[in-house]
Amino acid sequence: MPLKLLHTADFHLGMTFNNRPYPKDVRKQLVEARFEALARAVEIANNEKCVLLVIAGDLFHRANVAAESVVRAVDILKRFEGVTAVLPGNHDYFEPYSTLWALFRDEAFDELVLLTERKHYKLHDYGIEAVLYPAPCDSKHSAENRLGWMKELAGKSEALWHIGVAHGTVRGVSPDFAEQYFPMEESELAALKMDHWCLGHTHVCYPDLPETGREPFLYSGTPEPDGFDCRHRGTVWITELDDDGIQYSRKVETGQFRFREIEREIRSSGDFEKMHKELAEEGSKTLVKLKLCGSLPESEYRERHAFYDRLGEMLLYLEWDDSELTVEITPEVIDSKYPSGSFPHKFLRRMAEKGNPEALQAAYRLIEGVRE
Ligand SMILES: [Mn+2]
Repeated sequence: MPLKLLHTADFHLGMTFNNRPYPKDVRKQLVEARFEALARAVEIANNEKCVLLVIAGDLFHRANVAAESVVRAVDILKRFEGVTAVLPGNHDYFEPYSTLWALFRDEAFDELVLLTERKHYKLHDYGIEAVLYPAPCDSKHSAENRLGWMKELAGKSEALWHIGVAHGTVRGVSPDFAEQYFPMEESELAALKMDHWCLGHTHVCYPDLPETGREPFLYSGTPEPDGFDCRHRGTVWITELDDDGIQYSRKVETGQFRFREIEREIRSSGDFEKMHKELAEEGSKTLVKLKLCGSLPESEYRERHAFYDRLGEMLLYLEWDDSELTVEITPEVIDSKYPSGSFPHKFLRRMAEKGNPEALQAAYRLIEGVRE
């Protein structure tokens, strides 16, 4: 019988979303969404009849997360009908005096395996012919990964499947310019000859494919988007490992919320309407960061806030930057804005006569920029 598992990571339970001016109710929804994502992962794992749920680090956002969040997470995990293995990540790192992990252990139940030690964990007692090899984080940052103990192993114990579970970056796949997130090399992972690697840390799924066969390693990404740098819909992997070494992984979308950064050039109020229609399909669980450029006739420009209001009502959250959006400059606008004979007046009128609207618009932006 193949081994079927759900691979996930980076729930960041307890994230507070204080990094942006979200209204209180929006913030509350985003905080709750992360617990709901955990519940959904468990539900998917049950529906898919997975026997193993692997959480490859950063289940919690902080090592000192509220006790209430730990209890709540454990209660959700109890609903899983198989075995859950949880690895400490760099946000919820393990150290011997950690209250998070002590509390976690107090709350734990038989089918919950906490991968806090640098040793192998046999799952045979649970009826699963697999061994897990974890690389638990013991600090927020480290220039060294925690794969070392695996390299020193004389041999692997008897099992059908050897599965590595690690949290950190892989060179060339997840950015880590300062090399501070337990960096790993693909060749290092390969040399350890695991049947499968479940990784966590980067919030983007890797490889970026709907399904895949044998891979040197997989990142599940975060199951629930958490900010504007997160362009996907939240994912987990369902992986099947066959007795004959055949592997198959399928990506499942799990996120409720969607963050979108949109840059758009506006030439008429029709462009606003088009955008409104487009985003109407997204609905009330979308958060949008809008950056506008271009120009509008003065009357439409003055009405632009009504558009933002209408858009904001439709979406969960909207912030906009229209500093690059200007009034369409015409001879009438020049006459009304600048005293006749002044430098801007003379200069812009001359530009207008040349019949190059883009140059005129650029000159106007420049002058207005200077005036600010
Ligand atoms: Mn992390």
